[in-house]
Amino acid sequence: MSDKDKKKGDAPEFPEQVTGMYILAHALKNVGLDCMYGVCGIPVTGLSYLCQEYGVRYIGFRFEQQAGMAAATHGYLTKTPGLLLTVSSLGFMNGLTATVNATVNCYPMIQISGSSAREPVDMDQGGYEDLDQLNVAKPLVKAAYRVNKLEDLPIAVARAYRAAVSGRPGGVYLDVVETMLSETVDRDVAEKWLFKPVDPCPAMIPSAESADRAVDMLANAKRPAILLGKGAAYAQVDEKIKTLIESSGIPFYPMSMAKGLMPDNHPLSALSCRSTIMEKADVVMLVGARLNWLLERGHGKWNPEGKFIQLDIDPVEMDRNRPIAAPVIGDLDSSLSLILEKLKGRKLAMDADWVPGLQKETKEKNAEFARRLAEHAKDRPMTHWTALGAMKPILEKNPDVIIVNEGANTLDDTRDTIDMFLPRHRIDCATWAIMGLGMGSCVGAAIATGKSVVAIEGDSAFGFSGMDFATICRFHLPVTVVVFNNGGIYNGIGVNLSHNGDPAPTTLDIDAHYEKIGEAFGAKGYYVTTPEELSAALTEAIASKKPNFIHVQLAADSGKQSGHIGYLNPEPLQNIIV
Ligand code: ADP
Ligand code: TPW
Ligand code: MG
Repeated sequence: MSDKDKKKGDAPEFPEQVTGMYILAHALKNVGLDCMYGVCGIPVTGLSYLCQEYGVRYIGFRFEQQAGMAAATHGYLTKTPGLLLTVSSLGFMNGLTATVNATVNCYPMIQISGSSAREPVDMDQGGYEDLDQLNVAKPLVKAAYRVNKLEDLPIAVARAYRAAVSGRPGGVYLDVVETMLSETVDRDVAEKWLFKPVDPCPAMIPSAESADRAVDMLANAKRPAILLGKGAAYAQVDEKIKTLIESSGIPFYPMSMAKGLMPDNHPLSALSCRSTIMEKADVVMLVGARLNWLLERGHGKWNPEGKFIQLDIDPVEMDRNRPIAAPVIGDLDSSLSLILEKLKGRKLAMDADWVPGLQKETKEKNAEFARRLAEHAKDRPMTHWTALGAMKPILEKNPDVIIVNEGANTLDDTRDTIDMFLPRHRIDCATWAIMGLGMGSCVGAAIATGKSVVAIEGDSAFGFSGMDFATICRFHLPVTVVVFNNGGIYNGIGVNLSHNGDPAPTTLDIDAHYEKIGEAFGAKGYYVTTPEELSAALTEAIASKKPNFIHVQLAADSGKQSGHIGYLNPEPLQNIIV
């Protein structure tokens, strides 16, 4: 049938003889992996076409790293591995950045990369785009496999799927050798190879003893707190978390991407009392959160007498930085079920004034924050706070909009200003604090959920992924990108120490018009300089359900070095940046 005769909904025709590409496309579809992000070229162009033809949606990007960020976000939001397709050599390497970042963040994804014929690679004979990709990927990702034989393709897909989602989720690399992709076999033979893996993400049941130990500690605590991490958001156990918190009355603190798992303004939210929780809590229950740099060193001044309960799927996570008095190893669904059951009817020893004290502090801190926002409403040119003050009521009126957020001040100030009310609605720089997730995450979030997305991007952060705004437009996604332009990394007033007039290292482009990037690809562009203009633009943009681009002009001196984590900077000999 020619393309012209083909009608929508016609079943694709199956050839008598099929190639490796065909088998791979079918194996993916067969296990329910029906969306792929990537950049095609030799040797995977045919695969991308076959995927489209046989019902695996293909989202073509400008840059593999961004396609990978989309796949990772897709995995995080759906608990199903996102797929990334890359070409050999540099395409593979560009995508690997995202696969490694997904592994660090415990997001499930599978990078499928075409690789060059083995012999010239193994003999170092200078083949086309030759690189020993499997061995490059192996130390950096959760699992890596190379598939060389047609009949192994369905097995390889099943293994990659299992490795990505089971236990602690992560990034998996699947190396598909170019020569195999074009080998052929009878269709009947190939179809018999296809199978569905049984229970690819099995429950991991914690021991009853571990749950008893945790429940005893929690029940006997005077000042307990529950610390929610993005693992808790990922696990999609929203109701159980709500029940645990509300039935026990224990206050909770959400890490950045766990904001919204419980509403930020919930009476038991201790979001504004981070230091008090750290310094005063005697038992902290970590739920899908790691005691890594975000809760340790300068960020963590824990009560020296305090004890930890940790609910996590990965046993190796325990005692990583501090002794864990009550480890509960299991998937959160199983662990929370068991803990809820054992908590029923238990009397808690919590001090009567613990929660009221936190509530009082919350009220005071929030009033102070509101006062500061109101004060900054008058800043001209606008500062981060002026812009966020204008955006806050609009975003909070649209709680089902997913927020993607990166930058330094832009990240920290947005997280502090915008309250979240629904689970898995905040995607940010996460564990590695990386820049360059923006446009990819917008695409992944919009495709995976069908929801509207607003990205709040520092001007530097946006630059890492900006070209893939084109992908947002090509797929007509309901995404609004908001760039906070303060003219640089942290701000636009880095002191110029060069001897030749070169710009300072942190200085970027204060006079740029980023909205024109949006217009170049057909989106509506807005250039705003006042909170009133910003409110009007954002309201219209969200309502349009189309791609939009808002350039927010800030003062060049808005923002400080490294945002809220300036203390991590090695001290230079002189204090260079204001
Ligand atoms: P945050 O940065 O929000 O503190 P982290 O990414 O550091 O969160 O921690 C997430 C943790 O959640 C990881 O240790 C991971 O093993 C764990 N995790 C992920 N999925 C599950 C699950 N289904 N059940 C239990 N633990 C999980
Ligand atoms: C992959 C280092 C941390 S924050 C940042 C950079 C470059 C940009 C901050 O400026 P921005 O926000 O986005 O304009 P604002 O509001 O503070 O002005 N490369 C990578 N990751 C990181 N984290 C960096 C560099 C960095
Ligand atoms: Mg900036």
